[in-house]
Amino acid sequence: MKKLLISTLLITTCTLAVAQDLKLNDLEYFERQGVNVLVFSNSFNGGFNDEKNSGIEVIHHGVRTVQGGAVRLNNTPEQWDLVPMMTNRKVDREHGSIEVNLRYADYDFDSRIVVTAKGKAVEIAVWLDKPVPERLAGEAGLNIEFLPSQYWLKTYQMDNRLGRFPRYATSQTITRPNSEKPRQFKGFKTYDDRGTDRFVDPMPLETGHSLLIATDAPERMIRISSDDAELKLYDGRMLAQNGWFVLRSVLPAGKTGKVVTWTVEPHAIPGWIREPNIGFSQVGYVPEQPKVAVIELDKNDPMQNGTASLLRINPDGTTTEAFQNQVTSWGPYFKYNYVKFDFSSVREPGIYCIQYGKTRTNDFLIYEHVYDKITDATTDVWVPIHMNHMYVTEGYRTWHGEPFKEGYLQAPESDHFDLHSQGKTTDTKYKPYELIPGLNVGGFFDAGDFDIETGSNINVVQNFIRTWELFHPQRDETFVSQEQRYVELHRPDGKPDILQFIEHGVLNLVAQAEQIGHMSQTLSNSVLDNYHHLGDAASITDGLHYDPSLKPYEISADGKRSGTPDDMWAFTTRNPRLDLQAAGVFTSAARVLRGYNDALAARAQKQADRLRKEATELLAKRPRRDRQADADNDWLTGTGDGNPMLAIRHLQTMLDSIPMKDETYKQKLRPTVQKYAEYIKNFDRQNPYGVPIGLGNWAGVNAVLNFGITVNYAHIYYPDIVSKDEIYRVANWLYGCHPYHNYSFVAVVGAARPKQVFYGNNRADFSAIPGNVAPGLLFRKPDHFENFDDWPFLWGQNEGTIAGNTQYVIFGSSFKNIVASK
Ligand SMILES: [Ca+2]
Ligand SMILES: [Ca+2]
Ligand SMILES: [Ca+2]
Repeated sequence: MKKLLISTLLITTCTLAVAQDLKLNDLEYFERQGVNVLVFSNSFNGGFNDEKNSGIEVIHHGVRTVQGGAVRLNNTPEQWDLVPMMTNRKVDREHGSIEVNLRYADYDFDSRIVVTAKGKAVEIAVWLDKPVPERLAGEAGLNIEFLPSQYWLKTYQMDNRLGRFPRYATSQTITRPNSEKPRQFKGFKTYDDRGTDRFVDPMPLETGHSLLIATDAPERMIRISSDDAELKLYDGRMLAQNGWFVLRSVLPAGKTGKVVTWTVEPHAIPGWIREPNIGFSQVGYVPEQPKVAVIELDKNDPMQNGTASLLRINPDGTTTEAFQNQVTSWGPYFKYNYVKFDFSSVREPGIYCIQYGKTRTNDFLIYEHVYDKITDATTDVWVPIHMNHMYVTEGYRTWHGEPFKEGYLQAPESDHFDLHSQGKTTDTKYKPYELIPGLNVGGFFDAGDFDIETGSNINVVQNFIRTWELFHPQRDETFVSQEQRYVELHRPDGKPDILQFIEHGVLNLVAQAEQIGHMSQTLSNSVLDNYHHLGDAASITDGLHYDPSLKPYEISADGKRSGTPDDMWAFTTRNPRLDLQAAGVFTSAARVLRGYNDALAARAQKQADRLRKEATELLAKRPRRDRQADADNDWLTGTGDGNPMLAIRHLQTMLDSIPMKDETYKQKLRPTVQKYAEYIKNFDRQNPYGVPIGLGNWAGVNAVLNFGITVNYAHIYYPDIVSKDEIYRVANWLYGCHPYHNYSFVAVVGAARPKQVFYGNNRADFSAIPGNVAPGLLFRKPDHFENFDDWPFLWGQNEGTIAGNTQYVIFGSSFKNIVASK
């Protein structure tokens, strides 16, 4: 990312910018060249509490380095600490200010924050109509947070004292009685206090009234001062690896009116213009394919209509210009302008790079075989590492031991921190907390967490079955022994890996059906303090059965039970739709596994028949409106009303069934595929990249992959309607032709510049598990796309999921197959 930050082209014609003040713009944020100050353009309303994406935020020379500006109840808030609800937001154009009302319903505590532009700075003031509730006195404060990876090792000055932001969290902490800790989300606890009844509270790195940070890095420099409150600087990583540096002022007790006032001045580099981001495929291009780079330009960049060059790197290391052309303008898309450089005419294999103005990209290949290995890292490394209930090793390294040896307990009635719940009844023969035998087998970790999401695991098996049935990949790079519960990467065992992955997924799903009687929602953590686990999956629980008759942390004399309530739970509220989905996948799995593992195939078939019958009966008893989703399915079987938009939505399912149907079915589908071809072209007008770009709180890679898979299949079955040129859209996007930066979203895939960090279970190591696919470009309102590559902890942009990554396997397998076919 650094490449994009350091650009400091001083343009003499931009002298006006030097004197620029912060102005409230039409998009309701404060702006001057190089600085955007957002005030609750994004509020704390995501699914997972404090997502480090909200409140007062600063986008500083193109990077969102400051967020979390709000009244908070902790020195260094964690993800599950309470967040304020924004009850009102008022923009006052006349006075250049934005006011938000914040409420903590748990404490009946209301406050107002008013942010006003004052020259090159903003004033942030907290107003109270009623004093801070007694329970929160000394705890409630005005906080703002700084991105560690952009500030560590940079200097700061508090009053007259100098310091440097630490590279790693090593400051001091104290412990305090739990009774003093503000309530966490739904009453959960993020920490295991080991029986001390005390929580850890970080001490400040510095305290004073005036803080100047990063004078050694003009693009990060900020000055913050307060006359009426003491500023305290903390390191949030002391409590949680995903914490940020926090600056805070505690709100005074017993006071009303304007209680805390800060002046915040982010430095702007005079005349700053963001370096062009030249988007292209880091994996490279095959000679015959369309080759169009999309160049993202600062609106103040004078190079809006230049000439780009394709440079060829010669065998002697020199470069020559292979092609040159005027770029074509696409126009504005959110905050930047876009131009395109089409070098499709260059077909000669070789090593190339692109130059536009002073910006030159890293090199890439034009070569017939560039896409041959795009799925290998995912199938050989990422997927086997996510196999649950196995010991997984690679070379000298053990990725994890065998997790959850004590099995899974029946969940009691409960809410949950990962969006699940267990209803009043268990819908099983088990009593709450009773061991459900046989569930600790097979299955895949959900994502950066370690639970078995049943729906996602069904998707995984479906994805592998689709890949197997269409392409029969024989690749064997993984040793899998269910008997030894042992997996070794890069050790062939004579069995196709995909079949072993299908078997591993089915083993858990069938065990659920057999032991529980129907499908669970999830097999997940029972306590929050081991849900956020980072490290060896085998150490999440102690491997001993929980025995409430023992004292906490006590182990029974026979060494088999413990008093630590860390066992995982099975959430068993029955959902007949999920059962139907499972029945579907069991039927296909039985088909695939017959001849490979006949016993498992028979078990899958038996459960398929039983679940389908029971679920159908259960659904028939439900009220009419509850059955709406089934109407969609009717369309597929030709009994519905034939809504064409619905047909496009279901096109993939219909394409998937072509091999099982006759020619009439294929002919009947043609008009829908024709509509789909128009829909594909439509994306060229919607955005410069020609793929569906999601604006949700979780970036859109799943939608992009779905789109890519459907385009690929549509081309396979209807090459006269969907041409081969269309299949490259999603590959371009994934491998580097996208906003913000031009790195490949697939870990280690992309010859010269894949992303470096992903949100996986290894995120605290600032690394990536090979083959992981990032959600990608996260949209922050009102106009900012981002994908951090130095900070792995934002799941919405960097977390790979088991369903998404196996979707990538289908995309990549079908894509490779089409590219290779002549
Ligand atoms: Ca999960
Ligand atoms: Ca194998
Ligand atoms: Ca245990």
